[in-house]
Amino acid sequence: MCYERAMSCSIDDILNSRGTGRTVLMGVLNMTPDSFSDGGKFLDPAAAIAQAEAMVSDGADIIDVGAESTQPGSDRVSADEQIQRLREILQAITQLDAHVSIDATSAKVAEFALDAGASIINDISAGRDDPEMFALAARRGTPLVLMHMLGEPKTMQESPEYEDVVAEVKAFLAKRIAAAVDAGVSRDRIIVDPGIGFGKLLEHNLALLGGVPELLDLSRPVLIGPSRKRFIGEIAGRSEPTDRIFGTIAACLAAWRGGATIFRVHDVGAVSDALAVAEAIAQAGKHVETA
Ligand code: HH2
Repeated sequence: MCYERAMSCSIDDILNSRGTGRTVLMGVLNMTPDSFSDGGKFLDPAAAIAQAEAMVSDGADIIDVGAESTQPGSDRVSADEQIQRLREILQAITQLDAHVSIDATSAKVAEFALDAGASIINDISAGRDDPEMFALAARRGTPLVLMHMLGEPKTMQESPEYEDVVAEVKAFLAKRIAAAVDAGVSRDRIIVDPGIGFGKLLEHNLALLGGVPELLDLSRPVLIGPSRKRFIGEIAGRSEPTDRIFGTIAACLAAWRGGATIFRVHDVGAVSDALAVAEAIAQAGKHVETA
C-alpha cells in the first residue's frame, strides 16, 4: 500500500520508497507443501489465485510467490519441480493489480517467472546460490531483493553467532550490493533485507528490527519479513504461526519507525491497517510541526 492509498505503487515508487514515508506491502504466497505457516494451503492453483486476489484487495502492492520452503531444516526443491508448481498460477496472478515477485534462488526459476510476467526477483541467498542470478537481473533490468542469511536453511538455526549482528548484516549486504553491481545490476534496482529468522536467535532478530536506521546507510530501501516468525511466538507465547498476527504488526511498526518501507507479510489487511494508522499519526505530527 502506498500512502496515496487509492492506487498501488509503481516499481519506481517501490525502489524510491526510502525516505519518502511510503510503505509497500508484499503479500506472501507459498506454493509449497511444507512452509512453516501456510504449507499445503495454496498448492491447489484455485486456492492460490483466490489468496492472491484477497491480498491484492487487502492492499498488497506485490505478491511474492515462492515454490520452495526456506524454513529451518527444510529440504531443497529442484528448479523443475518449482517451475511445475508455479506454472499454473503465474499467468493468473500476473493479471492482478499488483506486481509479482518471485521468491527463488535459482535463476532458471526466476527467469521462468519473469517470462510469465513477474517483475521483481526476491533472492534470499543474495546471489550466492546461483551465480546466474545477478546476470539475469542485470540483463532484464529487474528489481532485486538481496537478503542476509547465515548458512543455509537446512542448518541455519543450529548455532548462529554474531559479535555485532547489525554491523555484520550491514557489511554483508554492502558486499552483496557491490557484487551485484559488479555483475551489471543497477544499484538503484536493489532492495536490501536483513533476513529476519534466517540464521538468527531471538536477540539477533530484535537487534535487526531495531537496527533498521543503520541499514539505511546502504542508501537502498529496506524490506522486512517478520511475518508469523518463531521469534514472535517466543516473545508472545504463541506456538501456532497463525496466532502471531498481533506480534507481526508490532514488529512491522517498529521497523517502520526505523525507516523500513517494504513489508513482506501473510496478513496483508491487518498490517495495512496498522501502518495506515501509524502513517496518519506521523503525517498529522508533521502538520502540527509546520503549522
Ligand atoms: N522469509 C521467508 C521467505 N522469503 N524473503 C525475504 N526477502 N525476506 C524474508 O524475511 C523471507 C523471504 C520465510 O517465510 P515464509 O515464506 O512464510 O515461509 P517458508 O520459507 O517456510 O515458505
